[in-house]
Amino acid sequence: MQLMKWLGGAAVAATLVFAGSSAFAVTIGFSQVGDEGDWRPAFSKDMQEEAKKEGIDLKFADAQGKEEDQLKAVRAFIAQKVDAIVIAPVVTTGWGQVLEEAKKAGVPVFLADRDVEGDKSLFVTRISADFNLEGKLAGAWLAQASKGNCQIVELQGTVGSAPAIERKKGFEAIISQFPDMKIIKSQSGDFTTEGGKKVMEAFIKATDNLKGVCGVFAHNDNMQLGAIQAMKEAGLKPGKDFLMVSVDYVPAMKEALAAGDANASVELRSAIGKYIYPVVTDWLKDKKELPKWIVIPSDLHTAATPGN
Ligand code: GYE
Repeated sequence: MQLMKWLGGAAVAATLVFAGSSAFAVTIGFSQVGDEGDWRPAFSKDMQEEAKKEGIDLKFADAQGKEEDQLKAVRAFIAQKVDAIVIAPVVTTGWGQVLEEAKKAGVPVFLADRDVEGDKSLFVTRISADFNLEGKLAGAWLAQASKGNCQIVELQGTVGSAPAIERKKGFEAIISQFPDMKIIKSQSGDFTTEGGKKVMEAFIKATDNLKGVCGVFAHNDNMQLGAIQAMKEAGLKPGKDFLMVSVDYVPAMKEALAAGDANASVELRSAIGKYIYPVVTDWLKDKKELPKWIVIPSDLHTAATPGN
């Protein structure tokens, strides 16, 4: 418990207090990843609704999981001379050139949710949760629930995406401190329910019905929900005979927790337009330098601690 409290405290301490109003006429281009799970469409919907509320003219581009489409969308936003561009980048690499183009054209770029690699002077700031901390919270919960003794199978998110990279790193940072905790299988399910189901089916085959496995860590809830289906179809009892921990805390996962099919999920807030837009519009007004990362807090829920 102590460790979880400490980690939760760290998240709260790193959180910025958001103030200011975004009520002035701006056009923002938003390049979104796609709609791979339940969290992403909730985030898109929130960005659209919040823009309406704030009188922001939002140009929304869905990249359907393809970086090429994002690059095209960003170039189109530059050509349209929008006031600012918000990008939720599919993967961390491949952004240097287009960000240079935006800079040259004088169009400021803000990152939302996922991160990019490279020169941080090419964007104003990034507004997102701390994916590494999410991995740590999941690892700490599993360490506690298994008393530090657990063979784990891991369902990774999209290869090369910031949340897949950082959730894995954070999770491993914690479990590496417990000699009897080990990841024995790890594969990407691309953040989708179908992907999670397929990967779990393969794990079940490869390990003689998850023999010796004690826990499943999925980088998001949708993959975990797919894994739960696969386990049930194989006659296994997720949530009872296997400790199930994931990230996002989407409504379907809340139901799975209540039903006892899953055990814990780290909440990733999807209603984050109210954090993102004021940062963008305030910066457009005063151009004051911002920290390169504005952190949105994360916390872990179980059936016993559903929160609000
Ligand atoms: O956890 C997952 C999604 O980028 C942090 O992307 C986000 C992740 C989220 O589709 O469900």
